[in-house]
This record gives sequence, C-alpha cells and structure tokens, in this order.
Amino acid sequence: MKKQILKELYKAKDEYISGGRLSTKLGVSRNAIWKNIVNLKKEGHIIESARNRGYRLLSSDLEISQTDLQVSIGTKKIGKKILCFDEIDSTNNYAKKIACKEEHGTVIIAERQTAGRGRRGREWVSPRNEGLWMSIILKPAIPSSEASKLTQIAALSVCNAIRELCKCEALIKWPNDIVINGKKICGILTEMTGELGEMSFIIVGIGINIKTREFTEDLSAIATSILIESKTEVSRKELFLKIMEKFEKYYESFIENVSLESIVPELRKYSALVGKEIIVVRGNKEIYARAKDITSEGELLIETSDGGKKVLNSGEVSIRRKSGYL
Ligand code: BTX
Repeated sequence: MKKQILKELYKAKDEYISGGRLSTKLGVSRNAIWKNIVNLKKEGHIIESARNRGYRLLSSDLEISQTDLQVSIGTKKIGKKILCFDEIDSTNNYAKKIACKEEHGTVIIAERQTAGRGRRGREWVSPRNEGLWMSIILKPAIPSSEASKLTQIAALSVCNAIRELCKCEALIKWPNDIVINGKKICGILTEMTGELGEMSFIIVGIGINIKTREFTEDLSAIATSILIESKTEVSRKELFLKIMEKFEKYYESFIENVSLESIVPELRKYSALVGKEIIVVRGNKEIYARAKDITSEGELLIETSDGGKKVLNSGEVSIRRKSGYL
C-alpha cells in the first residue's frame, strides 16, 4: 500500500491529492492512508500535509531522489527500501550501523562520501554527483564462508549493467573490481558481521565512477569513468535500476541453488584475468602465476611457475598484471 500511495503522489507531481481521493482510489480507509503517509515520511520521503488540501510530494534537492528511485524500481526485495543522503562518511559504515533494524535488501546511496573505504582501510575517492556510491544490506541464511560469493554476484551485476546500458567492454578483475580498457571503473567492498560461522548480515558496498572527467594524479593511471570510456552520460538512475534488477536475479538463484553455478559461465567469459600472467600479492609476498579459470565456487584458479595449481578463494589478495595495474 505504501508504494501505491507513493506512486499516486508521484503521478500528481506538484499537485495536492486529498486523503479522500487516495482512499477511494486505493480502496482503503483515510486512516490507513494517513498511517502510511506517516511511515513514508519516516522513511525520508518529503511529503507535505496541508489542511483541506491533502498531501503533496515535495521534490528532493538531490539529483538522485529516494522517491524517484523507489517508485521506479521493479525488484521484489533488493532496493525495495532506499535511503538517499547528500553526504555521508561511508555508505558501508552507515549500512552497518542500521543493518540490525533494517529489512533485507535496503540500499543506502550517497551523492558524496567523505570517508569512502576500499579494502584493508584503503581510501575510495567518491566526489559529489560523479558516481554511484551505495551499499546493500543483505541477511542471507548462509555460512560466513560463502559471503565472498556475493562480491561475485555484485561484480557480474555491475559488469552486465554497464555492458547493456553503456555499450562498454566492462570486465571483472577478480575478486572485486570492474575494469574498462585496463582501468578501474568500479570497486566492491563486501563486509559482514556474525559469530561462529553464522552471520547476521552482509553489506555489499559498490562504488562506480560515472561522470568523473579527471582523476587526481595518483589515480589517473589506474582509474577511469563511464563518461571517459563511453563518451556519453549514462543516467545514474537507469544504471542503478539495472544493477538492482540483475543483482536480485543472481542473488535469488544463488540462495535457491546454494551455488553460483548459473553465473559462473559469465564470470569466466567476462574475466579480465583468465589466461593472463598475473602477480598475486598477499601481505608482502608476491607469487608469479597464470590465471587459469574461475571455478564453480567463483574462486580464481592459478598455475604457478613450477606448474603447481592453486585456488584463491579469499578477497584478501590483490592481483596485478605483470605490466602495471592490468
Ligand atoms: P580496493 O581496496 O580494492 O581499492 C582501493 C584502491 O582503489 C585505492 O587504494 C586506490 O588506489 C583506488 N581508488 C580509490 N578511489 C578510486 C576510484 N574512485 N576509482 C578507481 N580507483 C580508486 C575497492 O577497494 C572497493 C571500493 C568500494 C567502494 C564502495 S563506495 C560505496 C561503499 N562505501 C564505502 O565506504 N565503500 C564502498
């Protein structure tokens, strides 16, 4: 009912729509309408209530608006609830704070992050309006050892969404980056909490450079954006909706089959590493190897110079191509 009311207010644009009209149209009492409006306001939608006139949706100042995304999204659970911020330290930090009381699938989006994080405390540069900086709260009943598979699900969702909407040759640099023409366009940070092999929630943080025209000197050698690569501006809203749609599909299949099998062929097909000479960096140790395959578990199979085979299953490694970042 909440979503239907939101849709009606959205359709009315800047006009007021009375409680009576809403109640007749949606077949519920005026009291039920009022209760749902209170909840929508609590969720952050900006709705004005005026005596004798009714309710009116006020447009948000944000370029990406919670209401706009929420009425447009077609998913069942992922992104059903969206919280948008103008500025935040890190969407992953915020998601962790609220995850206990929020429903599965809730998404946090910020126009800018002041302390965006990569893995192991590294910084993720997240300038205002230039990208999609977001985190998904997930509550799957799976053991913690399976959590890294959600990074693969997110990676394929972003990779395919970019391929479809931007006509760019996006590839997945296992385990957590998406690259175009050898430069990083997206990073994924999956974090979890839980005890004794059971987890209470997982946060999948996704950062995508969309409209950035220029990177700082230290990033320009390794980073790129969709605008730079495709020379066109993709709508952040369209890209967001496409990623949510794909993520939900892959996620549901993973939970249902307790396996990544349905997406492994595409993880292989779009791998930036398979067949390439790579350097695996773990702490200050470096292993020279050839990336051979993505396994049915979404791990990276490598062959070391002495012919030994190894499966890398943890995100706690960094991969470099022998020549530079990729
Ligand atoms: P990572 O540790 O694999 O990559 C971090 C490294 O990437 C940095 O050390 C830097 O060299 C480079 N880098 C930093 N910013 C950018 C950028 N905008 N584009 C390309 N390269 C960059 C990758 O970690 C995981 C990043 C996840 C980011 C999302 S954004 C939403 C969510 N909230 C949050 O705090 N993090 C996640």
